[in-house]
Amino acid sequence: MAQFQEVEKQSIMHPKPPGLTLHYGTAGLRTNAKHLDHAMFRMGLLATLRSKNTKATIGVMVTASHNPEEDNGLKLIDPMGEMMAPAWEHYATQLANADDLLTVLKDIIEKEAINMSQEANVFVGKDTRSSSARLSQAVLDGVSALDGHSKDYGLVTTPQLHYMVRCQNTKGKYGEATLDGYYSKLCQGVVCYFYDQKLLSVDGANGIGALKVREMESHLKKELQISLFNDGSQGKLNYQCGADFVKVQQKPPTGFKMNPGERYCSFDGDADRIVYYYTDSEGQFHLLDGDKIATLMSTFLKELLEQAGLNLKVAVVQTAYANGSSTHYLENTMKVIVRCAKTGVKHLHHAAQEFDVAVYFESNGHGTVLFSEAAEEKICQLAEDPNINDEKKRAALLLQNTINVINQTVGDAISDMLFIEAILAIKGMSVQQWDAVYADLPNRQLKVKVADRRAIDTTDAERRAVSPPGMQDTVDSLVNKYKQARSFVRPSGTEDIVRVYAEADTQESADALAHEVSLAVY
Ligand code: NG1
Ligand code: ZN
Repeated sequence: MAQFQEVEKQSIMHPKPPGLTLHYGTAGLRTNAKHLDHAMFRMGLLATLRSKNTKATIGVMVTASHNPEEDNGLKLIDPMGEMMAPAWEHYATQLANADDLLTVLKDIIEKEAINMSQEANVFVGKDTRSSSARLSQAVLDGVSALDGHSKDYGLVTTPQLHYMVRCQNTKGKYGEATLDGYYSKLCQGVVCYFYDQKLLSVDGANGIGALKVREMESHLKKELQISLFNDGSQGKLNYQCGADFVKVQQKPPTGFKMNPGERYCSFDGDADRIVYYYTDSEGQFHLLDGDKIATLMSTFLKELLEQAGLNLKVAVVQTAYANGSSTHYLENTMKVIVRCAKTGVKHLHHAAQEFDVAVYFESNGHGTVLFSEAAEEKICQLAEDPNINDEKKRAALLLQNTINVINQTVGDAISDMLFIEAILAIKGMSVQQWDAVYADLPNRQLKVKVADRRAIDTTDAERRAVSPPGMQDTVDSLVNKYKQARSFVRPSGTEDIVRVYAEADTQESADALAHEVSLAVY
């Protein structure tokens, strides 16, 4: 077939380096940018096949998120704007590593019974890395080699590309598949609440998020004052700044002076994560991570649903890394349903789809809110009902605005930031009051290098180890020595290490428990 000849011809320009093995995992493909050209071309081919297979537009985002500037990577986006289906992740790995490209390609076509005369459409976006332009061109080459149509969105955040894909496949029902459409949808719902909002400082991680916040400012009509730092004009992407740095180091971006009491937030390198923070009058640093964000959002939504008299259940989906205090507060004080999912956003997203309204967040600040179709319908119907009282009307309209500001496809730093700012404005709440809702349990995370991390197998959303034999018993007996303690061990999906998590009533206990557990990992 002429298509395969074209693939063969083009693939010579995108040769696979010998001996390199890549893995399409929780974070898509990710490694040093030098080694990725062939993989990008091949993922262009795969996206085209996926588009033919689903008869819908597929997205390809070129980014390595919070990794250093030298790295790059890619994530594929399925028709509703969600991460690519797990069955296809396996194809992605196979294709990226194939020595005989055509055989693997034909194998996928046969297994999935793909009609090669079906039209294909692929949306492509990229972050601000210096390698992103050339790598996204390789993706575009892959799409055209299989006769697919592509649209290059150029520089966009990861969640913006997810949004575009969903808009395109729902024929405008979700919004308009343009950047203007994105900003209008997000801002229209919340801008009216920002009348007395104090300055918010945003750390753009020297990445794409900074560019896009700037682009959005005209839509905010000066109602929300944003001071942008680490905007890419001087510093290096993700270097000593950004959401991952702030969360892991538990301190502000290096070289940045904070004013006590003011509120700050940090994006990661592709703007799908956000964390908030402030310092108190004693100069003590306070982090408001994904758990605090999920608590703020779910509390707000639950209160509104009650005021609106809507019988819709609110759930929060967390991972094992969620601070025990947040889980306790949500279950016992807020009385919302709490679920624990495996690490990795796709698992949280999937678990969240089972509820009317579900807030999902990883502690590191990646998360969003999902509304079921039925829930959206009920909310919209109520908002338009002329026979309801003012309190119900207000609640229904606020819920409707929330649906607009939320990017339901994936965690989105810009959308989350606007929603958080709206909640704080509507409730007249300061960042300190938000922080005081519950106190985090002291905790510690450690990385342990082992011979074979896959020897550790877990169950119960990664909270218990089933192998190697005896390890969980040891962890249990160590946990029993401390008060309010919890600990678990799991192999990382993104690094060649085992992660140990421990929390307890004091920092000393949490540190000691994490240390003891790490010694028990073998
Ligand atoms: P691993 O390496 O599997 O722990 C890390 C993060 C996840 C998620 C993925 C993808 C922690 C403890 N783990 O996964 O939350 O963000 O990377 O980037 O933060
Ligand atoms: Zn990211």
